[in-house]
Amino acid sequence: MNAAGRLIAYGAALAVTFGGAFVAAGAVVPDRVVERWSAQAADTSHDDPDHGGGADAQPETAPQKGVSMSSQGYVLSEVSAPQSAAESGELVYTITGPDGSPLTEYQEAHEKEMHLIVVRTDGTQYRHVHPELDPSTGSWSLPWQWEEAGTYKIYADFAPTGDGEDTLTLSRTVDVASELTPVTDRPLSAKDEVDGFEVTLDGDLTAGTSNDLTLSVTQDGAPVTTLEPYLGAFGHLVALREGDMEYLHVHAEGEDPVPGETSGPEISFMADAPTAGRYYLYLDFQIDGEVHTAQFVVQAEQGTENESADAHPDGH
Ligand SMILES: [Cu+2]
Repeated sequence: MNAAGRLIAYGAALAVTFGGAFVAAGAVVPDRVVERWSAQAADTSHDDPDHGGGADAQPETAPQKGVSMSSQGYVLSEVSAPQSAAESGELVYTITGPDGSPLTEYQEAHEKEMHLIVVRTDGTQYRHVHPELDPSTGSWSLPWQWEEAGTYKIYADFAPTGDGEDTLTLSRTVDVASELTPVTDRPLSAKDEVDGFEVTLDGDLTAGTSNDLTLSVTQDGAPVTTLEPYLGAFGHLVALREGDMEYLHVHAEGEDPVPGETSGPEISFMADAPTAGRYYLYLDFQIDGEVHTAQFVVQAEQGTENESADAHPDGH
């Protein structure tokens, strides 16, 4: 079962399971892979490691998201992008299918065939964008410019056609040259101010249990009740676990909002954090036709009981 199977619908609200897929996959992710991601997050001047040939590499059965460039025979190509900050150009990549040829047909999910998340490995510089497909070559592209140097994770979130409703999230890292100012020890933050809106996150995270979390949007202290549907939901949440940047992109469950419908100021969701530790959260929401992204840093605390989540990854 993947993370989607664990989601709890909350009316028109958001549901999220932090890293649920990672729990299921934890047993088969080689430690050295996790170490490599951790090392990259800590040291952006790493040398590109070998591509991991050998019998012990690439456990293809793992359903984890965002820690591998391949899954179920689908491979994210090398990502071509400007090599230094402030240089403008294009970001280009291809997905190849199990037969090795470029994938040119996709299922639409949340109004797009491809959701691309780009974030620096310290959790900053987050972007959620939708590139264009050239159906004749399978090449995805969009105009691109990096604002800052660093090591970035690129997550391609898509569903091939005729492959059930499996959404895949493949990832790669890209190094961007220029003067680097890494952000370390980001403080915990349950409040963000973005484009004149204040967004507050209420609720605590305890590892191994389901947690109620509520996001509230206000402007000048007044509740905002004009949240608009964006890509088929009132909010979209991405959660990344600090340390391995395990990825989860979650859209609203339950009834899809109809055009013209509005909501707010609260968005509630359920969150399962598989381990104690820090999680980066990014909430996309739309007001007056503009999309805003609020960012949070949340600490999941160790539960008081003996954790059983790792022993029973799917929670049955
Ligand atoms: Cu998207």
